[in-house]
Amino acid sequence: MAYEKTYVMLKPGVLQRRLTGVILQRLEQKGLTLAALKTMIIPREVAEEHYAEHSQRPFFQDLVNYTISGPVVAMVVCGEDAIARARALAGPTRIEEAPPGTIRGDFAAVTRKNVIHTSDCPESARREIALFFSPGEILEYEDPNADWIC
Ligand code: FUP
Repeated sequence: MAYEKTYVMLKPGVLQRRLTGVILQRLEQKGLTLAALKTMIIPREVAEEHYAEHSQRPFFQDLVNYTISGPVVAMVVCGEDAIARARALAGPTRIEEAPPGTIRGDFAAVTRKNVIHTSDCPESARREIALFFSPGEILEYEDPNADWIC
């Protein structure tokens, strides 16, 4: 296992549906730690950069329009295997494959609005964290309860 930081984003609609708390609770209950958290409305050019790998896909403009359509909850989450753990909690990208018990399986009805983003590898995590947070916004602290989790 490796100690990792990952970028997690609750997409537009989550705040409005009052789902922020229950989704954060799932991340915390699995032992992940919040190192940074903020609400923001993402500028179009930042959303385009975030999803640049999809720029040639037919759904790109719809994806960007959805991403900037309302406030998101952006966060840096850390812990042992944080990248894989956060993705397991989120569930598969395609909503028809997302089983109940995953965040997407429980709270999303269509792939385009699949409620949560989590980085897919260490390189993406570094890139995405740097895109949304300055180093001074990311807290490093000792967790005296860590032995109860890891
Ligand atoms: P993920 O890493 O699970 O967020 O998935 P991707 O990076 O492959 O996709 C990013 C976003 O593009 C998804 F969250 C939803 C959107 N998408 C579609 O709208 N249609 C698709 O066929 C695939 C992805």
